[in-house]
Amino acid sequence: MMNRRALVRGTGTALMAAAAGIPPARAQYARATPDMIVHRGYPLNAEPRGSALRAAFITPERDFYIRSHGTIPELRAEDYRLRLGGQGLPTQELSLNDLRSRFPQRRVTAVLQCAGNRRADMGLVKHVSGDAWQAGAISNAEWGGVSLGDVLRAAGARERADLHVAFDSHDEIEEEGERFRYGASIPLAKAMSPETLLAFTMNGEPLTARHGFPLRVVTPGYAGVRSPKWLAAITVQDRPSDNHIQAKLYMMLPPDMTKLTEDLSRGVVINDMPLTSAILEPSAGARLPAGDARVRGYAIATGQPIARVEVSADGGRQWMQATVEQHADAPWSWTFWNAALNLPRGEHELVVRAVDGAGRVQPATAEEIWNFPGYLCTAWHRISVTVG
Ligand SMILES: Nc1nc2c(c(=O)[nH]1)N[C@H]1C(S)=C(S)[C@@H](COP(=O)(O)O)O[C@H]1N2
Ligand SMILES: [Mo]
Repeated sequence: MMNRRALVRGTGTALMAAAAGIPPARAQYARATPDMIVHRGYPLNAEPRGSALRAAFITPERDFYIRSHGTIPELRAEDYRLRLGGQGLPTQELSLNDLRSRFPQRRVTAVLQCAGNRRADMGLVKHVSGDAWQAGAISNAEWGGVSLGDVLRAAGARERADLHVAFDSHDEIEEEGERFRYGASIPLAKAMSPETLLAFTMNGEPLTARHGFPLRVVTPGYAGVRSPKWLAAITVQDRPSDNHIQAKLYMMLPPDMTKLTEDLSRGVVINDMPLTSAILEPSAGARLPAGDARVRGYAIATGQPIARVEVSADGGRQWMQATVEQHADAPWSWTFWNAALNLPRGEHELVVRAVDGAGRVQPATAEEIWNFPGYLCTAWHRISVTVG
């Protein structure tokens, strides 16, 4: 476990909360996220509304979804030290200044997406466990920092297919009766890949507390869980992290399994995120005037361009091609698309699906990909609207 005595300081909010008898660590979660859909106040889990998310290709911090499993540590940049070691590497501690001064600056525009994005749709098939995220557990930012591979290579790490890079974080989590600090891991090859960052900035500003200040990992293309915030330590090792988060959660489980029959040995660790898309505007249940309706959303295929986005106004019987706003210079980013649909009076089911460069398409229904933790809901996204 990390020693973080020197790192944690009371904030104004925390002191006020202490006076009111609220445990200080939790007080800050009451802080307003007024425009977001808050699934839980503690741990803080919130997503932006669709129209806010679709308003900008690079998501501003105030609209960026927040997925936390425990506390939001208040760390101080001055005292911060990153511990690095493991398999054949001498243990060392790096300050933020060490990282900034010894390694080239890198910027990567990348989406973070929770494996639970759109879990709400999977829950319509059959009960799933976890927060009912709509289509907004995803956001896109320009991350700035240093390449994790540069740091590992300088420490003496060499490419080996059988190694893993484990991360330990400062936040405290209580889950299923266990108390622990967050941890996760990625294969060494992905850690060495140039897009994987140790990031200090998000959209040109220092990370905010809720997004991992002062340093987080950004693993583009992988599920958000593999991008640890409030990074404390990096360890190169011959097996994945044994942290609860890595070993017990965020695994793809077969459809016949339930919480009661859970057998993790039949699970597959979720790393690469699959092809997906969603409608962000109009919102589900919207009442629209008759005539041309502007439909807008995102699509993303891990590390490759979207070939085509198709929309339907009749539940998926007839399709038309949406206009794709390509961003080929940003392979880890999402693609925005839009379409104009002429809708007569009445109820309509609007649907979107994306196709990637290999001709892969999303599954039609959530039923065919259902799993009890509600991960990777990539089914065609359907919303109902009323016209007139
Ligand atoms: N230390 C720490 N890192 C974390 C988490 C966390 O709870 N603690 N949540 C993970 C998950 S599941 C996701 S989806 C992303 C969300 O990042 P964000 O809150 O900056 O959007 O952070 C990941 N990194
Ligand atoms: Mo997540």
